[in-house]
Amino acid sequence: MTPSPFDPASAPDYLPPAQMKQLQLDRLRGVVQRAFDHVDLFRARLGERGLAPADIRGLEDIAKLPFTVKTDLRDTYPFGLFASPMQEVVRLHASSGTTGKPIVVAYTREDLDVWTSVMVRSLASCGITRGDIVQNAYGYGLFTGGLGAHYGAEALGATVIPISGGNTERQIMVMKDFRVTAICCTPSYFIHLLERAGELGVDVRGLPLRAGVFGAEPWTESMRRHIESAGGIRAYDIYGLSEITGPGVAIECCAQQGLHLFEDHFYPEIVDPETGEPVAEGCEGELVITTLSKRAMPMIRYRTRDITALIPEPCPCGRTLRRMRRIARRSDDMIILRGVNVFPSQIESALLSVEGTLPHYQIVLTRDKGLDQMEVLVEVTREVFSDQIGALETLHDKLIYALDQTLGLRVAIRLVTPQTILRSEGKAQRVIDRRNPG
Ligand code: DLL
Repeated sequence: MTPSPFDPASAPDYLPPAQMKQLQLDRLRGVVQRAFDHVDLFRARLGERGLAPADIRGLEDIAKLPFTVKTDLRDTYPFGLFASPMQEVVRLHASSGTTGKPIVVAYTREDLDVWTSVMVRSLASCGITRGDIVQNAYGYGLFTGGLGAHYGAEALGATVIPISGGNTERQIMVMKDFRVTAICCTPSYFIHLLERAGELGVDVRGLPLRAGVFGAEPWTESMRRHIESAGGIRAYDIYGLSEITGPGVAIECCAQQGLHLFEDHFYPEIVDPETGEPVAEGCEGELVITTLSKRAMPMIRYRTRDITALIPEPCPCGRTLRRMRRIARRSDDMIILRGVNVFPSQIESALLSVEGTLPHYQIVLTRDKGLDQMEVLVEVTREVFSDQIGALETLHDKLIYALDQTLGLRVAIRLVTPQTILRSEGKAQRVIDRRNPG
């Protein structure tokens, strides 16, 4: 058999840190030069600072470089940040945002190979091998989840089922009949799948499924515990974003203690989201990523808005790649309610700590006489609903108490029957904002 160029064992996951730093510096110099030569916006910004690519002499010099932000992609829509001519661009993806136009990202053949290689390393890191049958239920299309996981799993040598998102009953049939051992999808969609399977009389715990590669949206440790026990699987957190490449920027290993960043391709920094200044080692802040090998669309110091911290300690798995804590929130998903900062992830943890609730919830924001109001809709099990009214009231009080303990705030709760909250095939919509901006 010819050796695969994507052999997971050949990956520099175990490089001594000094060698990794040298590799990063060499690549950083290359990517800065490339962006300077081909991207007008970057060249102009370096010029404003009186900088030239030759000023990058050490890795610490990265802090001199200007940030790139999401609006830069919008302002240069669609192709303004491309560093390769269209003849060399072999794929485009796009990510829709809350405002009108999507952002567009580009890949050369080499970029796709790097993406595939980090996805191979990702899947290998959570114990998936060529012996696995992988149901890929991330959406195929402009979203990077589907094709990213697809090519990674295929290059690893696993058997890929490119089922894409949706059609839940067919997903369950395939999972059972094709003896699927690993699934890739958003954590919220997997919970929906588990639930539907239960309704159809299929106990997923009795199937060969043993691993899930879940990402594209924030989820909590409580959610992981729920998924692992209800599904009888190990649930791994995978992180990525279109601007950087797609899934495969970071992933957990079997130790499940933080996500290893593929830092030979994606250089991480953590900065204070307000000031942009680096935080002290191990402290929480906004993740900033520089793509070290991207050709079609290099991203220099991209502000992800995702909040995390780097974990300085070595990982028990032996990989030397640095780890980051799971991304529980974004710097822009904070809700300020009566002066208190509230994050959806805090609400999720509090809700899941109370027995009788289902992991389906939605936060509805409204504005009444100038004051922001929040109501949390929580689905509760049929048993609780069919019980006497007393059970509902007790649960309601327990939830109010749990949220009060977590947030330091009394929040309105509405208990709803199963299936009331709309399910998503992809990213769940946790917050419905009905506040009138005017
Ligand atoms: O969601 C890429 C992806 C696909 C990642 C499949 C993992 C699995 P975008 O649509 O551009 O790309 O959205 C990127 O989603 O900035 C985070 O805010 C969020 N996100 C992605 N993965 C995680 C995760 C894909 N594991 C945005 N935990 C990112 C928390 C995540 N948030």
